[in-house]
Amino acid sequence: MSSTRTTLPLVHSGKIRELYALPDDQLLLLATDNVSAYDRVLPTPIPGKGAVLTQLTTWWLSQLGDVMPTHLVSSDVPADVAGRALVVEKLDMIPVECVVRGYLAGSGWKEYSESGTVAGLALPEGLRRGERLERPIFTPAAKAPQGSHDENITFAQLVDLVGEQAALELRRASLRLYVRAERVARERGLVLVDTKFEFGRRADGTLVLADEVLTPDSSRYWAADSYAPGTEMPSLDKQQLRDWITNDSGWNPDSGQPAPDLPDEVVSKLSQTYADTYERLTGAQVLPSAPLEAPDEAPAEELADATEETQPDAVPAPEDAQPATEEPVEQSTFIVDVMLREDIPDAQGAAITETLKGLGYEGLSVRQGKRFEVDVDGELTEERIDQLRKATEELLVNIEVEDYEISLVGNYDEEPEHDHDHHDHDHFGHDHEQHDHEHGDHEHGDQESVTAEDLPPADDTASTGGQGE
Ligand code: Q0Z
Repeated sequence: MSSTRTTLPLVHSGKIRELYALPDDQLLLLATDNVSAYDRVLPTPIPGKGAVLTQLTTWWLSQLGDVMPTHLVSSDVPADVAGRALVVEKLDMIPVECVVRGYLAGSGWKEYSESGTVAGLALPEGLRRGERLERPIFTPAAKAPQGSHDENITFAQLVDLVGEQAALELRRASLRLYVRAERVARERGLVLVDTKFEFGRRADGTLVLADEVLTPDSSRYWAADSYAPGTEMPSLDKQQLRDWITNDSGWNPDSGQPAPDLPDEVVSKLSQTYADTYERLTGAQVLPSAPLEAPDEAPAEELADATEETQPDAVPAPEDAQPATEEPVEQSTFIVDVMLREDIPDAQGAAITETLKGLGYEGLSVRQGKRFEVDVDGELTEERIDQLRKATEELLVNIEVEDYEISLVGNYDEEPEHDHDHHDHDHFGHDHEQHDHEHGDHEHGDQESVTAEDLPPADDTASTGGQGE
């Protein structure tokens, strides 16, 4: 076990993490190398795990800092915890797990296969295990006392717990963060299946993203290249562990017997999997960390002059920001289609349908939509395209447009080898499934389709979205 620093006051000790008090309303958030499986901590630590998870949190926070404020203050920590701890703002935590699921896995799949719902939300019929959901869903859970499982709660129960304004704020923040992170992960060959966010507030009320973020302990990741809906896909990190426990260990987790020591090869495979996940996402190597069983004579003052060799705040992403075109163009025009969602009544489209019928055109049904042409100034770099994608994500989470589907369809200036003759077939020939699941050429950012969140119709948000006016 890892009882660690004795020099700072311990505020919280979780199964595999520790939280220490620092001066000035700050906290030290530390990740041990311990791993849990079947709801218990295994006796064998995984070298490097705490460092990987800490540095992954830092990296994700750097990716998400433009979505909302985060609690990260610095990675400049005492030498004895270097690489495996973060200095964070002390917040007033909201005692709710904000779970977002983009794919049907784990308990979500189990419930769906039994009842067609996930956390009580009805989903379309016929989805397979592991399938990507058309839109991610927010399935909050109430924190249970240590040892017991968190319990899913409905949105209405969340409202009862935190109030309606806060509940809406939490859902919106969680979905925005997930949409961004899922795309980033997918571009780097990982599927972000689901994740759990935690939030807190500053004294002034600002909502802040807190705790560990998008680590394998708080999220389920699959390797995109072995993504196979319809089959059982254990999360990247837990796969080997579970395989060994069920096939080779001779240990029955239900037996009441203590978990056995892990063999060296399982330990080193796991270490490697954590490091691989980090390198895949960030394109960088994990920085070395201080070993856990450290001397206990470290003075508290060390924090003031912590070493320079700690984690930089942001790790450069791999080969980003390279120009997408050989011949830079000064301005490009992108086409963004906004269509009413299929489940939203479309009075104007229906009226046109009727009119056409009256004119003798049978078998045509019209739905209204709008096309935007977005001029992107300057050279068409990956960064610019990324900005456009983020802008469409903004539209996606803008409550004003949540009844609509937004598709980044194409670019008038695209190179000839991109075969979509952008203007027509995508708009008038598309069916929804294709639009939502077939993400086209990401390198050029076209043909990207993002959709608004799955909101229950009763909402405070006065959706302007053409509810049949
Ligand atoms: C996080 C946890 C544990 C590690 C409280 N920024 C913050 N402000 C206030 N509180 C927290 C945070 Cl992150 C906070 N936790 C979870 C428990 C070890 C983290 F035992 N609890």
